Amino acid sequence: MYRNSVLTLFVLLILLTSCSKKIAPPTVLGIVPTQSQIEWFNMEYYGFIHFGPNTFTGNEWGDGQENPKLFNPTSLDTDQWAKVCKEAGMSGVILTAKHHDGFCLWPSRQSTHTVRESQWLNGRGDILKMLSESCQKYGLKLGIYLSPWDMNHPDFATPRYNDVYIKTIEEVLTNYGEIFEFWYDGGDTGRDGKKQIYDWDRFDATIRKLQPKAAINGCRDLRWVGNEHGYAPETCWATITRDSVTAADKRGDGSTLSLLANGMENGEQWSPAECDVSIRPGWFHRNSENSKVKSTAELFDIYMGSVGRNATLILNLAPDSRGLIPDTEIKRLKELKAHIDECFDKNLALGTKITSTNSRPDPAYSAAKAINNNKHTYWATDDSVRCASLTFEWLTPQSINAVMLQEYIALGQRIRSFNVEIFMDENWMRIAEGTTVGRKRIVTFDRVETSKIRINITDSKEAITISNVGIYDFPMLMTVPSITRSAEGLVSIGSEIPNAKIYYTTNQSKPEPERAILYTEPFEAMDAIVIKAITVDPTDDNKRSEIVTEQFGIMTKDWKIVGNDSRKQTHPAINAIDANPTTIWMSESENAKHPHNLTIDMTREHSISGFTYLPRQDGSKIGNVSECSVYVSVDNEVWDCVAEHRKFNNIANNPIEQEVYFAAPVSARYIRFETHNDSYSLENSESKGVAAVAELGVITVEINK
Ligand code: FUL
Repeated sequence: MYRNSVLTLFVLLILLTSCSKKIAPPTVLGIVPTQSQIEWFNMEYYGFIHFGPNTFTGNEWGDGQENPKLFNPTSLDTDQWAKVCKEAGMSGVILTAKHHDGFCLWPSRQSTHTVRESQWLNGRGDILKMLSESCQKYGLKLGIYLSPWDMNHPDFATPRYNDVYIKTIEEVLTNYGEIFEFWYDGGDTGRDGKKQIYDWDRFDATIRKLQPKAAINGCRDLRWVGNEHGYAPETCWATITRDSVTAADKRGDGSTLSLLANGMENGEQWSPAECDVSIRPGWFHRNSENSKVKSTAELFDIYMGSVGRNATLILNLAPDSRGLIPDTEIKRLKELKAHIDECFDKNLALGTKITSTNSRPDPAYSAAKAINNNKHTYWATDDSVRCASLTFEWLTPQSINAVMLQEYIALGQRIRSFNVEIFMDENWMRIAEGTTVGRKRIVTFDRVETSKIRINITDSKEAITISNVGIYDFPMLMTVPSITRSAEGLVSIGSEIPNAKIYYTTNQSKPEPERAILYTEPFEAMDAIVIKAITVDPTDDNKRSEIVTEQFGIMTKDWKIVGNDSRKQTHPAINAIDANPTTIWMSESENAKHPHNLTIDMTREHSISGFTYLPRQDGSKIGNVSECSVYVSVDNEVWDCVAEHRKFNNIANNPIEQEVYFAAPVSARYIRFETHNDSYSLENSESKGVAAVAELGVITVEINK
C-alpha cells in the first residue's frame, strides 16, 4: 500500500515536471522585424491624399513656378477626409505635405511657396495641422509625404538644400503629433541639368531622432512595390538588401523593379512591400478623369493583390478643387468596406477539428493555436520540419472559396511554398497553391463543397510558424463588364459572372435595363464610340453592378505610316497603330537622340480634339516618352503644331495611357508625333534618346461628365 502510494507520487512528479517543461520557440536564423515594424505592418490598409497646386492646374507634376494664388479650395474640410478614410476601414492617412513642385501645405519657414502665400483663408491656413487634428478626432494615424525633389526652392541642387530639407523635416515631425510613416518619394535629382546630391543618412537620422516609431519608406522600414497599380507579386518577401537595389539601379538593366516587387528571400533588411495606387488614373484630381474612378470590384481585386500578398495597401484619394473627396469615391470606398467585412465576417476554420502532421511537443505550439483568434500565439513545427500539413474537418459539408494564412512574422518570414487540398471521393484534390505567405496571404478558388480541407506547407526556410488560418465563403461581387474591341472593329462585352445579363448604351445615357440594349453578341464599331455597360444578376434584376465606361477612338486599321525617322528592325513603326498594345515601335538605340518622329495618314479627314499615347506595357521603361509635340495637317505639306512640348510627368512610375487635349478641335488627315525626351533618360543616361510607342490614337468624342 505504502509502496504503491510512493510510486504514484513519483509518477505524478515526473508527469508534472514534464508538463511544466517549456519547449523553446523555433530558432531564428534570418531577419526579424522590430516591434514598431510589426505595428506598421499591421496597419494593413491606409489612405493617401494628393492635394496641392496640381489640383487647380490639372497637372500630375507642377514645376514650382505656379502662382500660389491659384491654390484656393472653396470648402476644404479635413474632417471629411478623415471621416471618409475611417469609414472606409483605413487605419491611417498620409498627406502630400510637399509634392515635387515644392508647395508646402503648411506655412513652412523654409519656403516662400506655401499655403501662407495663397488666397486660401487669407494665407492663415495650415492643412497639416487641420488634418492632424481630424486624425485625432477620427482615430486615424497620420503619415507625411515630403518630396525631397523640390522644383521651387532656390537652394535646390546646392549642398545648402540638404540643410533646408532637414529643417523642413524638423518642422513637420515636431509640430503635428505622432507620425506613423515618412514617405520620401523616390526623389528625382533634378531637371535641366540641376543635380542634388541628397544627404540621405542625415535625413534618416533626423527622422529617427524626432519620430523613432515612424516607418520610413525607400527600402528602410518598408519598400515601394515597384509599380503604381497597387499589386504585389505572388512571391513577395518582406526582406531585401538595400545595397542590391542601389546596385541594380546603377546597372540600369531593368532589374530594379522586380527586385522591389519580389523582395529577396535572404535579404539583409526587414522592409516589406507597400502597394501604392490611386483610386483614379492620376494622383491628383482632374475632372477629365471623373468617369475613371476605379470600380468596387477593381478595388477589391487590388486589396487582395496587396494585403492578401504580404504587403500593405496605400490607396490614394484626390480631393477636388473644393477641397473635398468627391461622392463617387466615397460610395466606392463604402462598398469596398462592406464587401471586405462580408467576406471575412465568418471564419469557417473556427470550431473545426484541427490536426497537424507535426507540432513542437508543447501545447503552446499546437495546431489549435492557428485558429484561436490570438495573433500572439501560433502553431509551430519542430526545428527540423520544413514541410507539414494542417487538416480541418467539419461535421457537415461547407461551401468555401478562399483561404487565408498568416505566418507568425515576429520570428521572420519562412514559408516558400504551400498548397490547399480538399477531400473528395476518397481522394485529396488540389484546389489552390502559392509560394510565399508572410504576414497575410489570401488565395481564392472556385466555390467547392467539402467537409475536409488540408493546407500543406511544402517548403519553408526554417521551422513553420502559422499564427492564423481563415477559411471563407466570399459572397459574389457584381463586377462590372469588360469591354474590348478587336483589331477588326468588333466590340465584345463579357462578364466573369456566369449567365449574367449585360446591358449597354452607345449614346452616353445610363445603361438601365429598362432602356438600354441587352448584349447578345459582338457588334461592329469602326468609328469612335463611348460604351456604358452594367452587369445584372441572372436571377435578380435589382442586383446590378456599377456602370463601366469605355471609350474607343477611330479604328486605326486603315491608317498608314508615311514618315518615321528611325526604327529598330524588330519594332517597326506600324506597331504604333496596330491596335495591339503588346507590340511597340521603337527607335534605333545606337546613336539615338531625340527628337524622333512618326507621321500617320488617317486616310480621311477627321475633326479631332486631342490624341492619346500608350507607353509600352511590358514593364520596361526604356523609350517611354516624357515630352512630345504633336502636329496636324490636311495635305501632308502644311503643318500646324497643336501640342507643343507637352510633358507626361509621372510616366516612368505610372505608364498609363496619356491624353492630350488641344486648345480647340482641329480638322486633319495627317498627324505627326514628335518626341523630345524619354522617362528612362532621367535615371540612366546611357539609354537616353530612345523612343517607344505601344499605341497612338486620336480623340474625337468627349465623355459626358
Ligand atoms: C511618385 C510621384 O512622382 C507621383 O507624383 C506620386 O506622388 C507618387 C505617389 O509617387 O513617385
